[in-house]
Amino acid sequence: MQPATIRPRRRRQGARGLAAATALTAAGVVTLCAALPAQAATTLKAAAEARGRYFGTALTRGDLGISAETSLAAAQFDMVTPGNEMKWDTTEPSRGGFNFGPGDQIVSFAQSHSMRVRGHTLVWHAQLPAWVSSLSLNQVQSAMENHITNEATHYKGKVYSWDVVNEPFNEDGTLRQDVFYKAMGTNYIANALRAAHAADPNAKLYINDYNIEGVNAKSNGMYSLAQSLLAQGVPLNGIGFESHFIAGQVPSSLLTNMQRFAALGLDVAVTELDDRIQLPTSTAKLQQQGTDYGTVVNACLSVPRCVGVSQWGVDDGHSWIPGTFPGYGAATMYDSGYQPKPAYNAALNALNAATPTPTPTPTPTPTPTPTP
Ligand code: G2I
Repeated sequence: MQPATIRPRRRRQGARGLAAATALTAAGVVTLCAALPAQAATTLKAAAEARGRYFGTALTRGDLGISAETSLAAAQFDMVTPGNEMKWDTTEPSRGGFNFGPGDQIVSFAQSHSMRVRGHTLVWHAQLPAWVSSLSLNQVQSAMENHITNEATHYKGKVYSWDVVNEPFNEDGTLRQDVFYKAMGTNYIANALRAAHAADPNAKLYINDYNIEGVNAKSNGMYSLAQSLLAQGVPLNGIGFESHFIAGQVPSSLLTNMQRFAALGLDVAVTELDDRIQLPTSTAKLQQQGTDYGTVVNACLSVPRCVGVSQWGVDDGHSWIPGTFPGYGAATMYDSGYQPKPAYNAALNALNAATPTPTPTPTPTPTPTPTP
C-alpha cells in the first residue's frame, strides 16, 4: 500500500502567479508531510504492511510457552520463522521417519495470530542428522529429494516461503564441501529447488546465507550462483540476507548489494536480523544499534523487491547471541524485560517516515490570463 499523498489544490491563475504558487505548494507539501505522523502505525507489523512489507521474528517451541513473549510477538510481528522446528534433525531424525509435530505447533501459533510463516530450512549442513552424512554418496540425492518432497508437501499452502538451501557458501565464495556438494556438486542446489517447487509450487523459494549482506567474495559467489540458476530456468525466487550484524558494522554496500540481486528479478529479504553489542551496553551503543536497525529497514524500503525484514528472535533474553558469542549480547529490539529499545523506535520510525517515492510534479499547463 502506498502512503497517502497530498494533492496540491489547483486554481486558475496567471503564469507568474502559477510559478509562485507551485513553489509555495511544493513547500507546503513538504511541511504537511513532515507534520503528518497522524497516520503513523504503532506496531512494526502495521507500519511494515503500510509500506507493502512484513516484519517477522523467529520463534521456537520453547518461546511458545512464554506468554509475555508470545503476546509481544503476536502484537508486533506478522511473519514467523521457526527457530529450529523445521530443520532436518527435527523433521526426519531417522531415514523415512518424519516428525512435523514441533513445526506444526509453530505454524498453528502463526495461523491463530494471522501471521505468515517462512519455512526454515530444507537443506543445510548443520542440524543434519548423522544418518544423512553417513549415507553412501550415491544415495544422498534421493534422500535429499525425498526429505524435501515430504516436508514441503506437508507444509504446502502453509508457508509463504522456504529457505530451501541454507548457508551453502564458504567465506571466499566457494560452495561448502558438505555431503550434498560431495554427492551432486553444485547441482544439488538446482535439484533441491526443483524438488521444493514440485512439492509446493506457490511457495517462494530462497537460498539463505550470512555475511552476504555487503558486496564481498561470498555475496559475489551467491550472485554468480543466482545468475546461473536463473539462466537454467531453476525455480529460485529470492535471496535471504541473514544479517547477523555487529553494532556499528552494517556493511555500507548493503543497499547496492540488495539492488543487484533484485535487478536479477529476485525477491530479497532480511531474514535473521540482529545487531550484537559488546557488553556492557551503554546509551551510545544502544543508539548505534538504533541507527543500524534504521539503516537496514531503510535499505529494504528502498528496494521494491525487498519483501520484508525478520529479526532472529523476539528479545534479548531469548537470543542465540550470548551463547555463541561470549561477551556480546543485547542484539535485538527488545530488552530481556520485553521493553522496546532504541532499535525498536528506529525501525518503527523508519517504516513510518513520510518518505514515499517522490511523486513527479505534473507540469502545469499555463492558463491564458484573461485581459481585463
Ligand atoms: O545460529 C543462528 C542462526 C544462523 N542461521 C541459521 C539459523 O537456523 C540459526 O539458528 C540457530 C538457532 O537459533 C539455535 O537455536 O541455529 C542453531 C544451530 O545451528 C540453534 O542452536 C541449537 C543448539 O546449537 C543446539 O545445541 C540445540 O539442541 O539449538 C538446538 C535446539 O535447541
